[in-house]
Amino acid sequence: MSDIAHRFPENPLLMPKDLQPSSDDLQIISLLNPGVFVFEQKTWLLVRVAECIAQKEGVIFFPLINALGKVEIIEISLKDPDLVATDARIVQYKGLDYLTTLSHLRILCSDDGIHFYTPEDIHPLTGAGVLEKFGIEDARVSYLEDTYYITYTAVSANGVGVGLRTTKDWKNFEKKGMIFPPHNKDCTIFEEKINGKFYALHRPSSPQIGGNFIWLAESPDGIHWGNHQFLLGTRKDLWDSARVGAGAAPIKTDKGWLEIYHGANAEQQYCLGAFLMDLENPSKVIARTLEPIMMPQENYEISGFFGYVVFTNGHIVEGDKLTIYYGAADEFVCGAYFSITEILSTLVNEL
Ligand code: MAN
Repeated sequence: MSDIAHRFPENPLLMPKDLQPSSDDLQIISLLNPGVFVFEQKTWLLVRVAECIAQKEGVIFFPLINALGKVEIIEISLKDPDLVATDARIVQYKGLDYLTTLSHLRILCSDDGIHFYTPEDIHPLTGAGVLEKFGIEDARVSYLEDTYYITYTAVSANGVGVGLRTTKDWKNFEKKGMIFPPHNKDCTIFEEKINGKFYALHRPSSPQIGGNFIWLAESPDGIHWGNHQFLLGTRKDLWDSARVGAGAAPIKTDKGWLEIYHGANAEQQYCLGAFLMDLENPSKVIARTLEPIMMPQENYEISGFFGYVVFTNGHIVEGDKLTIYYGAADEFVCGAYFSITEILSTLVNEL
């Protein structure tokens, strides 16, 4: 049994009914994949809230943000021959892709890391502009030199890329635009410069030649990225055979930069693993886990909006204790502890 996660007994910590939809006509379909940060001695989550309007028999609705910045609902008959609806998350209509839900990021806060509430003077982050018309998702928060860097998935009919916003106080945000163009997601910025440069992990997709692999990039300012290098690929016949993507910011340890990542197989079952990068030269991967360190096993991980998924993009490090917050079955927000020493002990040199 390779699952070494200690799940919170309080799981799920958050489910769709726990939050208010962003308007009366919308309903929350799922809460998932939170970015995590510490601010004013509290634990905060940047939760992805996926919404749609109540579904009616015989039709499918999909929401998007229109040119006026307002949520607009498209309605298509299920009998329409131009509709392909086989995945709970995406539909195709007249050859174009749409998401079945529209996501924004809700900022929640907690004193104990278990019970979360919405502070009064803090507002959600929503998609803005043509490149975020289908919403924003799966934020990673990195804290570097007094600034929080929020990297997130920006979705529109033009593709799926990585957006960046920065803040110092969670009230005023600077939009830095798209830092990695489509198709790219799962981007996290290292929380320390290395040899004077910013570093980030990101996940471009090259389906015909290559695959869904983790890459490394560097930057003089955290906004303009270059010197892209391939870092970590998928592994045939293993749990991470179809896609891999970085979780939250790499954790600095004596042995190297430790990264928790997600991997999925051809059946779209998502598990977590880890790999280690050289401290001075993160383009060198030193070791990797062979088996997952966490795999879906609880009911709330196996059945939900999209079952058999554990997916993390946010954590807190306190000495040896790593608390991850994760999306379960693409519907619930959960928590689990790991020992960093124990994760390191499961790494092997075979990549
Ligand atoms: C995948 C899933 C969805 C997500 C889209 C766009 O299909 O991760 O949940 O909405 O990509 O990022």
